[in-house]
Amino acid sequence: MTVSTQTPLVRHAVPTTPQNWTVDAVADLFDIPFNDLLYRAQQVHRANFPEGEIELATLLSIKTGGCPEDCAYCPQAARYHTGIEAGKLVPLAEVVAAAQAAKQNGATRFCMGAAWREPKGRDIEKVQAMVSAVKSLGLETCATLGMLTDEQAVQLKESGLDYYNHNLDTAPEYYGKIITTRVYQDRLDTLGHVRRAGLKVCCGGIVGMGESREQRAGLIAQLANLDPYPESVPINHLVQVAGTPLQGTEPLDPLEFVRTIAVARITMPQARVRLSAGRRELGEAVQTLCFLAGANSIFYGDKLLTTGNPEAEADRDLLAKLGLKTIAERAAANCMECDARTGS
Ligand code: SAM
Ligand code: DTB
Ligand code: SF4
Repeated sequence: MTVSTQTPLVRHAVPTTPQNWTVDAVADLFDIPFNDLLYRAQQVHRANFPEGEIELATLLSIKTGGCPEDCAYCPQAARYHTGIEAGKLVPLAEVVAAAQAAKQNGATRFCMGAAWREPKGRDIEKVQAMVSAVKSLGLETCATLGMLTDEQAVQLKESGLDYYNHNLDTAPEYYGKIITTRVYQDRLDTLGHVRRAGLKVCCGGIVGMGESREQRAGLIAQLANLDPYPESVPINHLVQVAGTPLQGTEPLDPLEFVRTIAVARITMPQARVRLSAGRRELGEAVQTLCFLAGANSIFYGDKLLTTGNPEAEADRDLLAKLGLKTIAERAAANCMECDARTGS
């Protein structure tokens, strides 16, 4: 089979020139009339992703619950009574089986998440084995394990890790309202270690935590001004979980979530903007607006880490209804076109 020489479908390069978005400039984008904002976001999206393919990333919780941190949104924090039992690191064979199933179902990226503040040395060795095994299946690998040292980031890179997910979660000035067991600079430090190790960065946040529009703009400005900005930007809609301090927060207007996606697309034109947690609650119509606003990645599979996600079949139906192709489908179609051209 001849390999397609067309533009690569899985984009990795983001511009190396630092951006300098002020919070005011980002807030001005949020203020644009809705249709104009979506039009502008769609123009940026088409210019950067002409094939419009959607990435399917499957999540697996490799170590659930019992986390010592106090993130007010998180069902896995040991101190909140959310009914999540603390588990052990899952065996390698289980991770491999889940990754195989994800690939079979059409995912191209596999993300392993652990409810740790930071991994210990022996944890890293076990995760390295998982990363190598998942990578050898031909999947892109991602892990989210909490804070990393420089050395741990290098170890993960050496085992075949492609992306490290570490979210800034909210604006610097709102962070202390959500988490007190670490500071914003801790997050930025880990992101620096991840970059220096040559890993690609997956970094985003959560909206709907009671923050103001200006604070949403503040989060996006922080992300867009990372040098370079992240290759992947997960935008999570808060999943309110009983027992967490954020349960009962005034729900965000769904159109404000769509605006956040549009602003992320405009400020980080070449990033994969992932429509992340909270899709079940958003429903098909709002998700469709998010795709129009430039989202081009979803978490795919019936479960996120501990909470629900739309059924994989429902997602396939929605994408088919919208005529949106996944990365795997696009790659297969391009291969066939290429074969037809070369007669192989
Ligand atoms: N412990 C590691 C950390 O905090 O970086 C990795 C796992 S943690 C669960 C990964 C991310 O999940 C968080 O940064 C947050 O953005 C997201 N998350 C957790 N609970 C959520 C919720 N209830 N709703 C939306 N996103 C959530
Ligand atoms: C991200 O930004 N969102 C994912 C992933 N990175 C690890 C996690 C969402 C978790 C939602 C709550 C749960 O299922 O526990
Ligand atoms: Fe722990 Fe991560 Fe949950 Fe915070 S978000 S409580 S660090 S698992």
